[in-house]
Amino acid sequence: MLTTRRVFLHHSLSIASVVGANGLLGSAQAKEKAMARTTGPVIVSTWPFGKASNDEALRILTQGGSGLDAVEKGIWVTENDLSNSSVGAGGMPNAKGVVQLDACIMSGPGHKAGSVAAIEGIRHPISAARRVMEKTKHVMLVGSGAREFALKEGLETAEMPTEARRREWLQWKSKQENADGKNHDTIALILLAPDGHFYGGCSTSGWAYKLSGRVGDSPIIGGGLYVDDQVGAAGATGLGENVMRYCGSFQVVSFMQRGATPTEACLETVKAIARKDPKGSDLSINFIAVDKKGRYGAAGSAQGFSYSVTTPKFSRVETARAVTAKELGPIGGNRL
Ligand code: SD4
Repeated sequence: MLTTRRVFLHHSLSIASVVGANGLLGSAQAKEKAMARTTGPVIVSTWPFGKASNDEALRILTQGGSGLDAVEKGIWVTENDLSNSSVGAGGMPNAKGVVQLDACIMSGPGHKAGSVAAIEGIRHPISAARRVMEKTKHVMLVGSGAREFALKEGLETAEMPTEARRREWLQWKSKQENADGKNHDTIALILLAPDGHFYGGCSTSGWAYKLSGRVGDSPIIGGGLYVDDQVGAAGATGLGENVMRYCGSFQVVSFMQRGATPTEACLETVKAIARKDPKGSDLSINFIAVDKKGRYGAAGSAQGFSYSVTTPKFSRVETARAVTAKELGPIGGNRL
């Protein structure tokens, strides 16, 4: 566990080494970059279902594909899985019975980003996000504008909700239930490519039976995803309202920049949020991270978060660390 003091000390140290690297210690910086180059690829994604996406991403990288292709086509695997009720066309609809999808993508080189929110009827929102990044001057398109753009780009449409989801929604509606935040299982996929660069993407149908037009953290740069090519990448899953108010993924990368390992950075971010939020530790938030040394990690606000990690040597699901009450200390500092 990294204490605040240690984070601070690491921060000072990393500032010192950056200053050095830009000046006398240029070769040290080059050595670290070379190390990253030989460590990759490392692919990390949220939840056990992310493993199939990771495997596809690794396949693409192994065949010499780009980091962005690996992210996009990797996420396609999950978006194509109609049994997945929280991503893509199989996702759960909003309160009006309409599936509105959120996605974003980031490229470390050039610090580029693209995003779509509340997009309807497009099979691969991650591809729409990539097109926004590559074909427009903008970062984010929403709603009908995002759909029009995707259609103009020739992206595939899909019928949604599926029949099964429509039946569930009708049942939910007849019971006048509340949208209580269940079903939040986004895919966030981040990777360190063999060339030492970072890429990431995120795709979700969001909070089941949410209000029409609700957008979560997943398409928000710095919320559900953040990539800094000098430092690493992070992604989030869980209750977006509790991530986006705190720039969660940005915080994770920021902790890594100050010297924390990926696991420490995820833990520190959950702790920082819980200490401030009126909800205390009852947040339903989880983070994954990878750094330039190829180290990876994850943490959640409660037990039960697992994530997928894939390298050329292995592909497996790991259990994330949950922040303990003891580690948290005083929580909910921003009570009303
Ligand atoms: C959202 N964060 O829309 C997304 C949902 C999610 O794991 O992550 N699910 O709030």
